Amino acid sequence: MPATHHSVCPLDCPDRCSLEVTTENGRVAAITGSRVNPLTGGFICAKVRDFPRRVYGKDRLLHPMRRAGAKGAGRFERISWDEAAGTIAATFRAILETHGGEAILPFYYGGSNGLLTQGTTDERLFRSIGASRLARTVCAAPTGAASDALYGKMASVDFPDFARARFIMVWGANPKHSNIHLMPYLKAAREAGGRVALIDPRLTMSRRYVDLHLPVFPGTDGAVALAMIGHLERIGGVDRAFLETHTTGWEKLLERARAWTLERAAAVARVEARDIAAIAEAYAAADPALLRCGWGLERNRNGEAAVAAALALPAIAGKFGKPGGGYALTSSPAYRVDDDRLAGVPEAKTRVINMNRLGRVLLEETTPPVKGLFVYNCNPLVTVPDQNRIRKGLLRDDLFTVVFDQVTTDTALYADILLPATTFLEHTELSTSYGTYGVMLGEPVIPPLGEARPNEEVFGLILDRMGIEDGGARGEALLREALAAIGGALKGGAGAAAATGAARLETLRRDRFLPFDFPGPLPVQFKTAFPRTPERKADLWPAALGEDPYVIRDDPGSERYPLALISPATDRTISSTLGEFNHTDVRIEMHPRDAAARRLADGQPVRAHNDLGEVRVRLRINPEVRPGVVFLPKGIWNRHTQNGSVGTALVPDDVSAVSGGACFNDARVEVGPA
Ligand SMILES: Nc1nc2c(c(=O)[nH]1)N[C@H]1C(S)=C(S)[C@@H](COP(=O)(O)OP(=O)(O)OC[C@H]3O[C@@H](n4cnc5c(=O)[nH]c(N)nc54)[C@H](O)[C@@H]3O)O[C@H]1N2
Ligand SMILES: Nc1nc2c(c(=O)[nH]1)N[C@H]1C(S)=C(S)[C@@H](COP(=O)(O)OP(=O)(O)OC[C@H]3O[C@@H](n4cnc5c(=O)[nH]c(N)nc54)[C@H](O)[C@@H]3O)O[C@H]1N2
Ligand code: SF4
Ligand SMILES: [Mo]
Repeated sequence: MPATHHSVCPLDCPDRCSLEVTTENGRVAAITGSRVNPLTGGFICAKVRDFPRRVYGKDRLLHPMRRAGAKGAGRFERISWDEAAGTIAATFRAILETHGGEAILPFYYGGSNGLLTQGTTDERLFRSIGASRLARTVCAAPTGAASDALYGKMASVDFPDFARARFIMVWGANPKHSNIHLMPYLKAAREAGGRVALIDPRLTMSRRYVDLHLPVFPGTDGAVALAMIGHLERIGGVDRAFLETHTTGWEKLLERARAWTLERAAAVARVEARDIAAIAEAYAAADPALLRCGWGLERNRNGEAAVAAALALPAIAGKFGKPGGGYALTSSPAYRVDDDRLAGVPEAKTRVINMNRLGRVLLEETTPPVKGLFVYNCNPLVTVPDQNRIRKGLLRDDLFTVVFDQVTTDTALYADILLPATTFLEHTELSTSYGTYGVMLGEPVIPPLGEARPNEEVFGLILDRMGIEDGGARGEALLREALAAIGGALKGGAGAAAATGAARLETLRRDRFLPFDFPGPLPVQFKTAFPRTPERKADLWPAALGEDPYVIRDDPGSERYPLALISPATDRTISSTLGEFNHTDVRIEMHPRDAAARRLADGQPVRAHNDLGEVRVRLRINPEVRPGVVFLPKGIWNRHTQNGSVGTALVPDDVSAVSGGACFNDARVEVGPA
């Protein structure tokens, strides 16, 4: 008999869909969208409809295993959980004795994880042994640094309010692929007469959605935004009353922006000055006007400056204070999760390692050296910059590597011990969101496959085997603790009731969705949602971004490597997740003019290369990628290219100035026939 169950998509996607899962004879038969999260509206992406292909696929990890061949060869033999945990505990103990805790590096990002599968027993283990700490910088670090510095963790405009905007700037975001539940509201805005500008090196949406397209060269957004601010001042589009009441540092920003004439910014961004002016003018004239800031503009050397300058626009132009005005970036500030409470033990002040420099950290001398690497909730061999350096590091004979995943990822092939994880259909997960507002709970709908186990249990097992008495909550008690660690004003359980999480859990089990209690139905910036700073003011010249927050560094291209390789999200994967089954024909995309200059034909096998590596795939000629830019999908697996290398093989491990963010789109390459 088929049965239906409520669930939640945990993947690293702002939409955080509520799901309806149909099971039959203990197997998942179908996954669709429900309406528990009102923004899901009963539909989901094709990727997650196909999620059973991950659960039951040939790449699924079903048992703990031990390496049985050379590193990276992917030959493993089955062992028991007891043996796996025993080996990890014994090896960690030996490393601790010889080199100290910092010789162990936990490696995770956890974008596709909620409050239970990251930051609980795992964090307790690594804090307890004094392991190196990881700076989680592969994504959102520059955006977070810039938005916190300007607006102090202010909540974002929610999707439905997009429908009210008369003008929307979609800046470095690709909602058609990475935020599909925003699309209906963009469409509604257009149908109500609103206009949309897209600022992106690619034309990612059809002309049905886009009125103005500014195909900026990657890494130049800061210059463009500053030029817009300068132009706003010249055309009388600066809201001085707002600036004086609600901001500081605005005079210095205006002064800086004056130096960025339209012509100067146009030359840097390789666009037309009049097109920058047109967008600024349309923005100034529209009421309400909205900025959708994505993550595409942060992934370069100028990440913080670009995001800061773009986010300053609504303050300069006075676009806050009404529904449909302001900016949308992330909803996460609203949740205010107390990470320390969730971890259960205080953070140890051990050394911090920037995850974007994994290859270097493994290969270069550090004190102490990294001897034990524990990878979970992450697939660094394909998602972290400088693939070849990481590969070389993972091949080190004296490195003990544990990989804990649901499937045999490219990173997993380099493990000494391989551990099988459950998926969200097999374990309990508590999800907040970075796009929508509300907490949801997913509980198992099928038993774990094979011997797969949830993270919380596995790190608990290792804690026990190492004899660490952490005294922290586990199981149902941990779930209550996680709910209590959420600080936002959730309906059905604030104040004393929230303190234990029990009341929230009861409400959540009944209603499946804990919405927020804003002073209105949706947050309105500078009306019901404010910067969490002492005076509730925005700081447009924040010291946290350095002495000069708006420095724009030159393009890293050279005569040998003039093309900018970008590798943003696609509709096939979430980062590299689901890549095991969801890619068939991976191509590198190039503008017809660049292809003609190189005498390359559509479909031809080509080689993209620079001093760091090469990627061999076939070419797709696409006029929607701007000249001078080439595109490879983010999150492809080594098997998808002819030489077993992905886009990150061409990405330098340079990091952004303030937050150490990844510079994926600073890869500069040449492309020629293979
Ligand atoms: N289907 C799907 N959805 C996803 C993901 C996925 O992999 N697949 N990933 C999730 C994750 S982890 C994240 S962080 C978000 C990211 O979601 P987005 O905010 O959409 O970020 P990106 O996909 O990196 O890039 C967005 C756009 O920026 C453009 N771009 C690249 N460089 C620049 C630049 O320098 N300036 C400007 N203006 N534009 C630039 C790219 O062409 C791309 O169209 O999406 C999430 N949603
Ligand atoms: N070329 C290029 N690369 C990029 C980017 C880019 O723009 N260009 N952008 C980057 C971005 S935005 C991001 S966020 C990063 C993300 O990079 P990663 O953090 O590596 O994300 P994924 O590739 O999704 O890998 C997550 C892994 O965790 C596993 N996993 C999921 N849930 C669990 C669980 O409960 N337990 C365990 N043990 N494992 C689990 C999944 O199976 C998957 O293999 O990638 C970055 N990589
Ligand atoms: S990946 Fe995004 S769009 Fe797809 S089901 Fe999950 S939350 Fe929804
Ligand atoms: Mo991300």
